[in-house]
Amino acid sequence: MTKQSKTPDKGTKKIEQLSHSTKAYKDQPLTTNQGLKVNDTNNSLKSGERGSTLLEDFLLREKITSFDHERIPERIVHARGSAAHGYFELYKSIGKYSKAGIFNDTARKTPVFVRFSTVAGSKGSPDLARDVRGFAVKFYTEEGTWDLVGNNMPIFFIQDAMKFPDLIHSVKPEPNKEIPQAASAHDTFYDFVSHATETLHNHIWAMSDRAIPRSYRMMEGFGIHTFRLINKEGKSHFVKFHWKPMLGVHSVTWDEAVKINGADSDFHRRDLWDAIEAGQYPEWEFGVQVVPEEDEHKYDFDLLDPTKLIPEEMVPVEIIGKMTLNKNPDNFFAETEQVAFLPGHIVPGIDFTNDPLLQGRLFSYRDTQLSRLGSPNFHQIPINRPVVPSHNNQRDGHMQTEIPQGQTAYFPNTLTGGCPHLSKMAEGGFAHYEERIDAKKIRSRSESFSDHFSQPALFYRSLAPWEQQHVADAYTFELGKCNHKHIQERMLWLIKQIDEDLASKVADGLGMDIPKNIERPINQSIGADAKAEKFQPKAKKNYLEKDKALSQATTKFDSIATRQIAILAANGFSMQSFKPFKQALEKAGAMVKIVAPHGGTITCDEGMEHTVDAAVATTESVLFDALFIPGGEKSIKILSTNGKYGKFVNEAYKHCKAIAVTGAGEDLLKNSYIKDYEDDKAIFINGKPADFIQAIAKHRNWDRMKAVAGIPV
Ligand code: HDE
Repeated sequence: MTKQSKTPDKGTKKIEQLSHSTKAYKDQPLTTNQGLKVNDTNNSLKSGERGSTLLEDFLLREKITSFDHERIPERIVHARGSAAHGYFELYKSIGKYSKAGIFNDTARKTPVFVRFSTVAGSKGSPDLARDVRGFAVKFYTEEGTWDLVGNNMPIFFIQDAMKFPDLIHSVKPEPNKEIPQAASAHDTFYDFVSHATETLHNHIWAMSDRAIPRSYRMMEGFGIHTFRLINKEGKSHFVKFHWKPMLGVHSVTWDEAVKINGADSDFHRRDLWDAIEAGQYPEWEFGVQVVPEEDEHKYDFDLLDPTKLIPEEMVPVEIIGKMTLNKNPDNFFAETEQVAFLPGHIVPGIDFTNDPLLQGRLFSYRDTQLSRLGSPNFHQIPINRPVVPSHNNQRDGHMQTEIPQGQTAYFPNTLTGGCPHLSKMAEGGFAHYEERIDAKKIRSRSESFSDHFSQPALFYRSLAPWEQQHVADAYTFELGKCNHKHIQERMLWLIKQIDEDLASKVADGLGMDIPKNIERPINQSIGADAKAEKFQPKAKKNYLEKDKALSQATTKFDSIATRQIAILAANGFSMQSFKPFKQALEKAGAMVKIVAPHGGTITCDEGMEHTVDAAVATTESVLFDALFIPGGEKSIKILSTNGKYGKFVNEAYKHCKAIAVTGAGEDLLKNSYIKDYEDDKAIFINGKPADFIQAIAKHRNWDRMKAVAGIPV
């Protein structure tokens, strides 16, 4: 983790540049929008102290009108989000692939603004919904703004933009009753998924732990589509973009997710904000998977199909840079809400492919900003402004905030010397990659997109046993929430095509049999006149046994930085056992919080007062990564009388977290559901802080999963 440097860099320059339009209120009088100083903003103008309000009250009207229009339409998808400022640095040039300045100049610090989001829920929905996460990055580059608008999963649900409204309508609350909020576990979603089988790959990712991240800071990011990199000679390479979090990829369990949503529905938003405020800046490495044009047809899947990933075993990710987020927004609405990402924002050296999903997105995002932000001038909003000047002949429109100079607003012209003028490619002018096209106009899908089972199967095979169990549990939960048997049966049949063992686990959970066959054609994503057989997914291919990058079990486990550790203590806790643990944990970068029976302070057995971080009534075990209970007879006696502490311990155990106790602290374990803890690798009785820290870095002790299955919390 890097601490904020004192010297202003280009990253902070962008933020300073934004600040010319930000408002600082310190020492300023309250005024109307016209600058008139106000002397009462608490009472409306009335005909007498108890009389009616007068129409004349322009102060009331201005204040209320502004309030009445405070809301803009929330994003159709990705409405719930959180964002931060930062910068991108290039480790090494990839000029042989791309002429983009951001991929060549290692001396640059390119400012970025990054917004993370959930997809299905409304703006106020809880953070821990089972869902895909958006991972949208705006690079303010010296050649213009580049937006990489990706997700935390490397593939998407559908292959053609035409199906996006169907996908989203199926997962959103059902239109008759507007239920359920931010949840895919309902009939309409599975009705759709079970007939549009191209969804099965992204869907199995959504059933995995990836859909319930521990933190935005612990998620991967993916550009998903295959893009092009174009070098100075005009040569094109295919590319997939990757973000790899320095803290590793980690998730919570479903039981925790459900409880976190109640205990702190802003869990991810708060986590991102707090880490940045504490100077523990989230970081991701940036990588590329590059495929030469000649290899376009080398693989058993189509590079243009966004439901397929390129396994890292086949094409390794080359790490070329790093992104650091080092500043929270000043204002949520002005920045996080008004930021407008467009996949069409690219710079010379990067170009599109014919991925039919990407092609549709190139239309959709500009269109949606028009209704969300209300004007084609949305690029003038400070957060959307490029760091380089923009000049063109586009004019007027709602909320034009600039005052264009001169007589001409057309091109070509002589009256303003032919300006703004065109730029040659050698001067940085953008020109599209000249792709050869020789085809008939057709509304159809390529047959090369018809493999819907191989990659979901590869994903499932690549998971560790505990991850596979979570997937089976998730399918069982989701399908168990469906009311229509034919939808459940169809899903069971499809899951069987991915993995028989997985299907039988889910069938057991549902108390159903897997049907021998299904009635309607498997894939319904075809036209009315299309030959159905042509587009039906074939049996899965095992072109790779496993791709280890797909499993979270192969991620980084080397740091406890920013992990939240609860110390359960009351008056009389042992200072001797508390101090070495607290010091070691903090030295390793963890956030240590004392959870006491009440707020204020508690006194240790050496008579010193310690500030309480949270009264036990105001917090929950699920909000922490690990638990430490220092000894002290008196303290443990007090804790034992409060059932909430028992719940704390039992839940931490159930969720496979590291627990350390010293001295009398063991009594709390004895009174809990924890059994046979002597053999547990992540429970420490009078152990060393270093061993406890190592266990926390491992994130969870999944070996415990079987032992805790029967625990009723
Ligand atoms: Fe989006 N998507 N999307 N999407 N998407 C939007 O644009 C859309 C897709 C993604 O933090 C909307 O500004 C279509 C893939 C993110 O502001 C909208 C299709 C991927 C965000 C839209 C897709 C994404 C959005 C809603 C299929 C991953 C949030 C508000 C052709 C590569 C960005 C807005 C932010 C937002 C349309 C598919 C990611 C409606 C039509 C694939 C991260 O324009």
